[in-house]
Amino acid sequence: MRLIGSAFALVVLLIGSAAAGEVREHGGLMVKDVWSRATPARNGVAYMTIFNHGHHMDQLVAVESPVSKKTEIHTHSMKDGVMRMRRIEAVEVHPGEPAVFAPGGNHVMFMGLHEKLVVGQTFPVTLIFEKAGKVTVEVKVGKAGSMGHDGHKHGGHKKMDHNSVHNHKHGS
Ligand SMILES: [Cu+2]
Repeated sequence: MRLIGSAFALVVLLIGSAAAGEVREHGGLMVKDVWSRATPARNGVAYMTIFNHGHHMDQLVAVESPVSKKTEIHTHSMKDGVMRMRRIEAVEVHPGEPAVFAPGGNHVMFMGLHEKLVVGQTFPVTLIFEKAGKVTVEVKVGKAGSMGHDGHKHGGHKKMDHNSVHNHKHGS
């Protein structure tokens, strides 16, 4: 990871100003609508939208959270007519082209949750960008099966994933 001096200064300035809400602006990157779903299971997911208001492509290269043993960037892809999720190394965030993490597509995966996720809870996730560095956001936990950060409910997680094929983007 390379950090130019001015970018580093910006990182330091912004670390002290974490918004309590869902929006973080950081080195030209803005992270919005960060949400998760309640689950009694061992694994959890989180979704969000990342905007790039800068002039250069950046990419999300890693994710970290204290809630689980492992935290990974995942996507869904169709293989032999079955929707599967798999780990991906990075997600590019281009200027003017928001990177959307949504049900059926890219997501942050929490593997081996230390405790179940409950509705109304918030927890931190640190997004690590190649250029902008670390951005920590608060994830809001919605109802089990919800399809958006506003908490609309449309059935269970697994069923939903299979119905959301249209969200799938072909990766590299
Ligand atoms: Cu996953």
